[in-house]
Amino acid sequence: MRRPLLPAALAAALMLGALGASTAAASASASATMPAVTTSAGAPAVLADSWRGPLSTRGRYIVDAEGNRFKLKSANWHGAQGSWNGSGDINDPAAHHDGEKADQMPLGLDRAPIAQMLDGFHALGINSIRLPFSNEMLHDQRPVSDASVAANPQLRGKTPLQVFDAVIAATTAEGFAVILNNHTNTSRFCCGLDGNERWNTSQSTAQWEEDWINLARRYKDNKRVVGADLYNEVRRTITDDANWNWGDGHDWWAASQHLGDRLLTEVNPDLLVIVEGINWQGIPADGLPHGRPTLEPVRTLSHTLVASDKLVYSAHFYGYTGPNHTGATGTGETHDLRYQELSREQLFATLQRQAFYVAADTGSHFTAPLWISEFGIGSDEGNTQARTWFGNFVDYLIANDTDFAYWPLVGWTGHGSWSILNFDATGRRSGILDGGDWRATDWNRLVTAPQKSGQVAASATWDMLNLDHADAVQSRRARATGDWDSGARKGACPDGQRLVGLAHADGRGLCTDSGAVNLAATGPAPSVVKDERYVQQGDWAGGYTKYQCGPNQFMTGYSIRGQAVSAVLCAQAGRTLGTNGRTVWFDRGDNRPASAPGGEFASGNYKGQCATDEYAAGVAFTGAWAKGKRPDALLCRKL
Ligand SMILES: *[C@@H]1O[C@H](CO)[C@@H](O)[C@H](O)[C@H]1NC(C)=O
Ligand SMILES: *[C@@H]1O[C@H](CO)[C@@H](O)[C@H](O)[C@H]1NC(C)=O
Ligand SMILES: *[C@@H]1O[C@H](CO)[C@@H](O)[C@H](O)[C@H]1NC(C)=O
Ligand SMILES: *[C@@H]1O[C@H](CO)[C@@H](O)[C@H](O)[C@H]1NC(C)=O
Ligand SMILES: *[C@@H]1O[C@H](CO)[C@@H](O)[C@H](O)[C@H]1NC(C)=O
Ligand SMILES: CC(=O)N[C@H]1CO[C@H](CO)[C@@H](O)[C@@H]1O
Repeated sequence: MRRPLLPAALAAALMLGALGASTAAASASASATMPAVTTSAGAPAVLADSWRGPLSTRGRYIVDAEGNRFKLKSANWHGAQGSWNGSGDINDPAAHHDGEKADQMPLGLDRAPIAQMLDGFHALGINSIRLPFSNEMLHDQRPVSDASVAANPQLRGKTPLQVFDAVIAATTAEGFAVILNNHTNTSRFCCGLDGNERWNTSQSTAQWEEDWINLARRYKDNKRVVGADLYNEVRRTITDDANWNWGDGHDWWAASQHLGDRLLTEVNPDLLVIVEGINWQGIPADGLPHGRPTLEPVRTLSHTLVASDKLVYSAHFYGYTGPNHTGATGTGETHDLRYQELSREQLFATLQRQAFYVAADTGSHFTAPLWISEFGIGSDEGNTQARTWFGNFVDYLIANDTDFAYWPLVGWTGHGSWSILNFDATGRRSGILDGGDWRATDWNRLVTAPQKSGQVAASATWDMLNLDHADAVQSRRARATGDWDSGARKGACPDGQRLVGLAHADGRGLCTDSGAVNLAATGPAPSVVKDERYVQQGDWAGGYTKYQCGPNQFMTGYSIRGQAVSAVLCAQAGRTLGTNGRTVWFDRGDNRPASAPGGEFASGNYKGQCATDEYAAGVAFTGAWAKGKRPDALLCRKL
């Protein structure tokens, strides 16, 4: 989605009562039509033989089926999400973004055979494609016009979705990984107040979920369709912000968490679930709060999917936007800095704070791979600050060995100047590597940069449980037992992890496999304990009620009613567990290991946490006056 951004249009709408589009900066670049791309930017000889799907995650890295690093070096092949600008004649290329009419298909099929385009992708050195689509495209039953697939006659008579199928089949057969991205509902070029601001802007959340379920099912057997990028640039509508955990219908944290779990449990356990932060909140006017939360909220509330090794976070960065700047020029512009106006040091600090920290810290609940799934700049960019920004941004991607996806991959020669591979009307290819493009040096540096490769060692996983507004039963095995404490709010760690931390109020929890992977890989379903029957080896919290797991069992979950402890969920370990324990009180303050491994999981509440070589065997509470049966202490025992 680059240009025009929603907030620009929003500002215009709010302040001028019109949907003023922040028109794209000059876009008519005559990128030199050079001979076909010849440079090979380090692509493996045969990409298809170099990796096997599905993909999953280990700490901050994405790995393939063999556990080898698979860095997403991607670009966005746009078009299927729609290119029409929303007014004017839809059949007139001039009414399409950058004058490039895509006919709801990945751009360029009218100009070059798919195979030739894939050759170009190889030459660029990428290994994966982000493939935006619109909901409208999925449902459009009209065959595409012959002219729109002129260079690919095998696609004649197909619907846009059938073309999408064919493109995915060809692209993955060639070895590229494909990530599906729900970009828009209507087939209109994003963004702005285009009816596509939020996942349920004019359709129900249930419909959004159903469409994803169907799409994920459609490509289920193709293990190179590796990920579902759930929604593009969640942003404000005229009247409402999306939020992170308010528990309402605009709660992006909850919606993405819910759909991610459904995709993994109901359709395809192999998919990576890709979640972008919130792209814009607030009214862009000086004096009113507004900004780009990006992934900042993840620091205190991350996602915990039923499979911890499937979550990837993503964020978008463009130089002309800013942490509090919409990207607009003129109408709707505020006096905030753009990314390209920050010094190199300020830029790096901002990037770290807004997104990159998730992949920098390996011992936190928020630790996940980060995929910068959009960034880009024009070959005709004349602004020195903007060019400097691009070089700095590429430096940062390289320094952090970050997964990326350039926007956009394909263009028409002589139209949009941002694309890196262009085709003219006769199918002649030209691109960033063909000489005369100032971006080539940075691009080459990026795709050939030294990177971690080969086997990625498994690292400890940390996950948090959030019971603020709903259950968080993230264990498949616990889910299979049905409603194990009817009427209570329930939390359970993903299978393979154990509970190690609990908040004094509001029910947040912390899970890990640190020090003991797959402690309960096999064995009976977890059991529910709601009494003191297993408190047999000493009174570890005199005067308090103690719910404790049985011998060689560990806490994997809990339930609460209001703030009161209701039950503990206990899993049978696959081995003998230690019985030496200590009582960790947290009724009057935090009580955690010094380095607080796992990160902040219950901001604003007291927390108790066992050490990384311990497990929680029980929880103590009291109904005494003003204590309200809240969790007050954990029994932590050596593993
Ligand atoms: C869309 O393109 C048409 C034709 O070039 C133009 O008249 C119209 O102003 C454009 N609309 C927007 C919103 O950019
Ligand atoms: C989303 O698309 C459907 C049909 O594909 C349409 O009925 C609905 O109005 C669209 N929503 C918006 C916001 O345009
Ligand atoms: C994509 O998002 C739109 C909301 O704009 C939603 O209506 C549609 O159902 C989604 N499609 C899929 C496949 O998720
Ligand atoms: C999206 O969610 C909000 C908040 O619950 C709700 O008001 C709105 O009606 C929903 N949109 C649709 C189309 O259902
Ligand atoms: C800038 O945006 C950030 C992130 O959304 C926000 O926390 C901060 O308050 C904003 N600053 C201003 C001045 O609005
Ligand atoms: C995690 C990580 O490697 N972070 C680095 C990202 O790049 C900046 C700039 O070089 C470094 O300062 C960070 O340490």
